[in-house]
Amino acid sequence: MSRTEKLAEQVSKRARDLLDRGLDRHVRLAVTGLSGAGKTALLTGLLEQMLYANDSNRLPYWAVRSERRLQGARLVPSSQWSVARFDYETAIAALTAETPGWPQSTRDVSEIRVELKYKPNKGLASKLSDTRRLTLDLIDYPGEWLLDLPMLGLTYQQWSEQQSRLAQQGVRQQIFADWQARVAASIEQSQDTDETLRRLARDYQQQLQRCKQEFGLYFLQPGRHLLPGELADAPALDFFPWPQHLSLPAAWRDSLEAKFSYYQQQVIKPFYKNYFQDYNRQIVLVDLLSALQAGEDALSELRLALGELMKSFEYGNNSLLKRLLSPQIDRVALVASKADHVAPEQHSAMRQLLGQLLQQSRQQLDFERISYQLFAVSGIAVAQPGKLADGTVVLDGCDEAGQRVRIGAPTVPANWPDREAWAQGFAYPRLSPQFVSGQSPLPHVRLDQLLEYLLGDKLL
Ligand SMILES: Nc1nc2c(ncn2[C@@H]2O[C@H](COP(=O)(O)OP(=O)(O)OP(=O)(O)O)[C@@H](O)[C@H]2O)c(=O)[nH]1
Ligand SMILES: [Mg+2]
Repeated sequence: MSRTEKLAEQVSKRARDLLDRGLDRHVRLAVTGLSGAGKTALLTGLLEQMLYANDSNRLPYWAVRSERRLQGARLVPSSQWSVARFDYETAIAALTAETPGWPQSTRDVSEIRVELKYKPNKGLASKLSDTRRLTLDLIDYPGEWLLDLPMLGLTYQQWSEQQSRLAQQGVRQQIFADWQARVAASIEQSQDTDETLRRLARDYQQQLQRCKQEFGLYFLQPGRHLLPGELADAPALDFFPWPQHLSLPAAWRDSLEAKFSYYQQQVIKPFYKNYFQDYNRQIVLVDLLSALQAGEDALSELRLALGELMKSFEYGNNSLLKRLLSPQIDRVALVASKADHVAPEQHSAMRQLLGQLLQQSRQQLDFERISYQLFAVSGIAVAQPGKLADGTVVLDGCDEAGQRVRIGAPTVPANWPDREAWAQGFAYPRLSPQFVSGQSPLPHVRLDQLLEYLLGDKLL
């Protein structure tokens, strides 16, 4: 096939996608979640449940399955030829290996397409046609890059002000004080602007990595400082937010502003344009448990980060991203992940706390009349809840060494914890997968309800 023919074929495939969307036969599902939220595990779990739906008796709330109308699901090639396919098989291989483990943290963007074949249940369609198809696109990407999104709406000066304010709060103060002192000293001693800014940017990058690794903080920008991808060592990353108590030398300003603007135009915009376009359904995935365990600073930052992020997704007019992407998202699932790490009785508390954390975003969704629902799910459930004779609720699972363990099931606060609760702290288990090859579908928590909410109306 010639290049032109290939191009024509791809264009016609894209056109068919759009037509299918119009006919309600195509869903592009965005999973919005920060690094470690559980996106890859959730996508793997969703694929597992769809592909093996008819071998499973654990999907009672997915109507198309429970009404026995699902004829099958299969993976098909995506129409986005420039994007790697999501490596579902490797994720499953990792989970079911002889020494099982979680899939690796994601390093790049990938996409996968599933086709569901089902029998319509009502109207003329059920009489006229035997089967219908629904195409579902799922995208995976490194969570670090998502948080660049709010930077698109700011100038370098505004971004610097915001980050400087943040650097004075809580644990950040101690992390960034020394770095700021080094910036101040460099102004005095600076010889070569490019070289100095490069050194200070690398230094800033290390402080951001400490924020993540040592303190579990979330609002970390720019994302490529944490995971550079193809930009490792590129001059595009030689910038950082200017500390507002220091005066900025004119020559430095030009360079920092130019790099910031380059980053916005050449890194953030294409990333979102290429991979975050045309969604019609969204999951906002949040790992509440890790944030609770990391402490109040972490949970506050998670709230701030998600609030800023969702603002960029504004569903109404005037939003920058609306203009950039024109999203048509009409249904949003707000999801607390890793729900298998607590007992089922705690799931309503998880949902309530998630609702509080996302209050600002919920108001925004209400305002735009976008339908949303709160969930507590587990993409891949590795802990099984149980009750002892004395009523104690326990979790059974495997520790990181692969040893079977039984632990008391921890609780989740339904509201923002008070000072006393923070002083006591929260601790959640970190159990590991222990599955055998061929065990599909792997266990989950409430993915059937999530599938029903996100796809149910398209499978009637
Ligand atoms: N118990 C339990 N742990 C989970 C679940 N999902 C994810 N985890 C844990 O959370 C870690 C991160 O999950 P990922 O799916 O890699 O998170 P991600 O959002 O893809 O993260 P990035 O790729 O870094 O953006 C995993 O390695 C597991 O330790 C779940 O359903 N149950
Ligand atoms: Mg991932």
